[in-house]
Amino acid sequence: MDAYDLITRNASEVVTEDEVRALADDPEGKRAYVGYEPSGVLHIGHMLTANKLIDLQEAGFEVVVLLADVHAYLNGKGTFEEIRQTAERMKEQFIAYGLDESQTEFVLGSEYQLDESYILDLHALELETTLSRAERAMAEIKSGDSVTVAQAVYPIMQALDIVYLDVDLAIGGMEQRKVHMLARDTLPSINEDSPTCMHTPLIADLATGIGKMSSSKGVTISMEDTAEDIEDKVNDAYCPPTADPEPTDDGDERENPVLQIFEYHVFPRFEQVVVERPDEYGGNLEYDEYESLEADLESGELHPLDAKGALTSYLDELIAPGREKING
Ligand code: IYR
Repeated sequence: MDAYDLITRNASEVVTEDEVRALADDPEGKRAYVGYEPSGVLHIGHMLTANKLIDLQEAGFEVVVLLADVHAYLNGKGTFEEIRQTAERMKEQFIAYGLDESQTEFVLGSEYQLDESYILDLHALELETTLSRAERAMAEIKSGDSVTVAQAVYPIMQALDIVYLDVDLAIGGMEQRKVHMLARDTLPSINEDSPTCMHTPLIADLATGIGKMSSSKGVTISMEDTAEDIEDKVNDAYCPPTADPEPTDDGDERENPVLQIFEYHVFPRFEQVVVERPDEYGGNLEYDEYESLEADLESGELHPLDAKGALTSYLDELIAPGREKING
């Protein structure tokens, strides 16, 4: 796989392709980052951007993980003390999951976001940003129903992080895209270039296939799940025999989360996927690429229950090393 393909595999959006091609042509010394609000435990929604960081490390990028403690505070995720403790645990979980500690720079937002120069640059960007634009940028990030003043400052700070962390590429889930578009539009007002961005897909809620997987509601697979937890959750997962399920009666879009996890988590980390089946049911199935597994589920060759059985063991293989490190 060439560098561009590795860097962009499984991305939902690349802004812009030409800019990423230029980075891929000369990755030496280039820096990419993802920011995370420390809250809850690390789950496979977070690990999608973490997988992308692992791809970028492989392509020769320097990788920065921002533990966005001030952002979590502004978004109402707890007291500063609680958030700090969660940040420490989150860092350990990322390392346990496979981010190479010697190649990854972990930064706490509060290390630089309270500096005078940052605050003055923040105010300069606030002058350039309307309240309605900040509110739109937060639509898929904010906690709570209305947008507080703190949450309106949040996306402007996220834009400024790109400058202060001196990164060439900002990574985030698709829910971050409006913040990154705000950054592309406003950073030139403080004499900075528009940043290059890349967005990873969102995995749907495991039980329903609706909306975005999140630890605050619904069902997710976390770094702290036991093998039995994983088995129970995957067995109960929504998995119709299609990659493109019908919307619900209420008009909510649905995805097939079992297929999404195969596509975005399992195939990028394993050369071949084997679905074990007794001989009387046709014997084992072997897949070298996600598309053939999807086709077999759609045609009925692969039964959802067999797909779930295989997903359970691959997910456990991905999560077990981290779980063991954390539990000692
Ligand atoms: N908005 C992110 C957290 C975050 C991301 C980046 I990239 C930052 O520079 C700051 C915060 C979230 O929703 O978790």
